[in-house]
Amino acid sequence: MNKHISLFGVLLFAFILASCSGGDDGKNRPGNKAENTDGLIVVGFSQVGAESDWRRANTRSMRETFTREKGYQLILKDAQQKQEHQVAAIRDFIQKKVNYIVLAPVTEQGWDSVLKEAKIAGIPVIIMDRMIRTSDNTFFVSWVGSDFRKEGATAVAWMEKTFKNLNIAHIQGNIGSSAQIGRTEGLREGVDRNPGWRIVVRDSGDFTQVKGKEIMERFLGEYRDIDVLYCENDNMAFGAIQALDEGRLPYGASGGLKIISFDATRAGLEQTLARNISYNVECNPLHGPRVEKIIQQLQLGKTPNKIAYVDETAFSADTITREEIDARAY
Ligand code: GZL
Repeated sequence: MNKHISLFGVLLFAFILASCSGGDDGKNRPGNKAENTDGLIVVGFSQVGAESDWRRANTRSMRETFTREKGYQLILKDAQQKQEHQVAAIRDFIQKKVNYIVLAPVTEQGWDSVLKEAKIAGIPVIIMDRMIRTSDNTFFVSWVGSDFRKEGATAVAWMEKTFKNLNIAHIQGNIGSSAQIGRTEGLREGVDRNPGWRIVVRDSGDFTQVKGKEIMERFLGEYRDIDVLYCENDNMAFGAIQALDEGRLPYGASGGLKIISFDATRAGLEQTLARNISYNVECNPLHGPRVEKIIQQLQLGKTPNKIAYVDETAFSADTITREEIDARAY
């Protein structure tokens, strides 16, 4: 009898020990479902693409944050600005049983079915940068990004201080993206408020420099009496500047067509310091640390804020300084 009790006691003790281990080395973190990851937190990141300086700074921020040294495995997939590539990436992350999915959505619509699959798989989804419209907001745990309508309103407030009557050329970003929707909304509110303002030409440059140049060349062929170019990101503004240079047309804060841009990337601020861009509204891309904070909260079983806007500013050609540019992180 004693022999059986002692063997049972040993087995019971071993079972209790094993069930209490809980990964005291942090290796077996809660919810770590991914396989062959050496105990790392696996983050699947579906990125829009590499279309702009802003986007590249955003990707850099994620890569610099989610390093192996800090206990992460980052799986980054570039969608080349195609939603179907992002949907496929999310499905791949689900197959891989990643711990978290981070989505920088190219457009607002069309995410319900794939995010429902992620929810069924029990994988938390964090939305970064642009927003999504969904029938069920439990499909994502948290969103961090910019208030794009406010960015547009900031640009319009500067325009209202500077101009009474205006012919405006408008180069939009990806149609259907929050950045385009919000910045366009900000301009529309300004036009509604100012009877002397007219949008004389408008088209989308997809946030790229090449397309921005093409659009501006077409605008200049159609309409020469443009006072302001309202350009929804720096890279399209760079393309527009190329078209103006080739057309030998005057532009800049000191005379000629005024250019208003968004992102305030380093290259965009250099153009603002050079007075080629008159006003540049910041759109902060450094979301890596913000997304990490959300994941750390989830790891601890805490509930992050559902919506988190980042603080942003703007720069005028008349006041920007070299020191300001040199002090910036991107
Ligand atoms: C804004 C971001 C936009 C940038 C563009 O948060 O989504 O996409 O303004 C980028 O430069 O392509």
